[in-house]
Amino acid sequence: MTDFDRPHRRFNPLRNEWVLVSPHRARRPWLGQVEKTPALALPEYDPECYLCPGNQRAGGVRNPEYETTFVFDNDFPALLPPAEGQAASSGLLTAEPVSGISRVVCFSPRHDLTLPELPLPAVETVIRTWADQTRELAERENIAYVQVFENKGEMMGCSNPHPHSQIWATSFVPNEPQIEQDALLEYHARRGGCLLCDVLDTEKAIGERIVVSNDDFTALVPFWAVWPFEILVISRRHFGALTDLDRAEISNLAGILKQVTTRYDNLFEISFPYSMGFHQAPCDGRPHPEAHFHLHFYPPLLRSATVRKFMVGFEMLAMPQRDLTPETAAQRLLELSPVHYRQAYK
Ligand code: H2U
Ligand code: ZN
Repeated sequence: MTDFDRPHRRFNPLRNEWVLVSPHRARRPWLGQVEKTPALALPEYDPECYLCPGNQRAGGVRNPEYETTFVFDNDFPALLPPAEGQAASSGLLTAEPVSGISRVVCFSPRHDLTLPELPLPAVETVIRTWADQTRELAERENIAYVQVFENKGEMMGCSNPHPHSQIWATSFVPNEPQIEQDALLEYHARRGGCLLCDVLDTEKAIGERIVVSNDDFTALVPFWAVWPFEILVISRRHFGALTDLDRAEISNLAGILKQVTTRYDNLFEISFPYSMGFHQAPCDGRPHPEAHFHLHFYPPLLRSATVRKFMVGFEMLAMPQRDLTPETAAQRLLELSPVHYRQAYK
């Protein structure tokens, strides 16, 4: 038996890689960088915000007076529509042309309401918007993958506090979803069945890493988590994409999103920074029965609103490492109030 109080490594079957766990180090003193505590209250409307209704964006276009979600083509897109031409590749130095489309999805007209603070029906609308966008973009001939993600907080490089997410649809399957697709395919070929269905069954039987759960989704700190309070949300039903969600699943996914982000905010009583995103089936024209819809939350904070985890040194050069065990992280998130701290103070 592995002694989880001593250094050990854990295997991540979704990436086919290991993570080093050093539980005894969680008690070491911290004399490094201290992050600024982000400002607390935001206005409902900010005349300087390029995402608020009626305001002008950096590119010069004016936003409509939108009332629910608002989607627009990114004014500074990382990807461009397909063009003629070939990339210069020779020998070891390989390049190939890519194309795609980048969009921004504002969650609501409110500058101050993040996912945990939006009413449930508004979160459901956000999910429907992501699904509609996935449907529309996946139908395009040059699109092989639709990545929906949210960068939240200055710490994650998010440029604007107005709650929003991004969608990058690409002519190729990007590295992260490709790594997971390969692992799902390999698992299916070797053992039969679905890796994520089996992970969910295993975690439900053990229970100690589960943070919140409802009829359709389970949020847990994976056994192999790298980020201190990383969360993986797995759907109970085996399906591939946002476009496959039925009405009850949309509602239950909204509930899980609100619960996870509420607990995150409650952890240090701040608006908790993270990058999150859905992994769904590629839309490359081939069937993907192996794909299992899920969602990753990768938050950088470690011990307080001001102490973050850095992926440097051994992690950059060798492998990911964590001090706090996933079980302790799950326990801490589980023990928090399901009511958002700002609501609780009202
Ligand atoms: P972040 O959430 O990661 O900061 O991204 C916001 C996106 O919004 C970013 O990709 C785009 C940026 O290019 N943007 C516009 O499309 N129009 C603007 O007026 C400013 C920012
Ligand atoms: Zn705004």
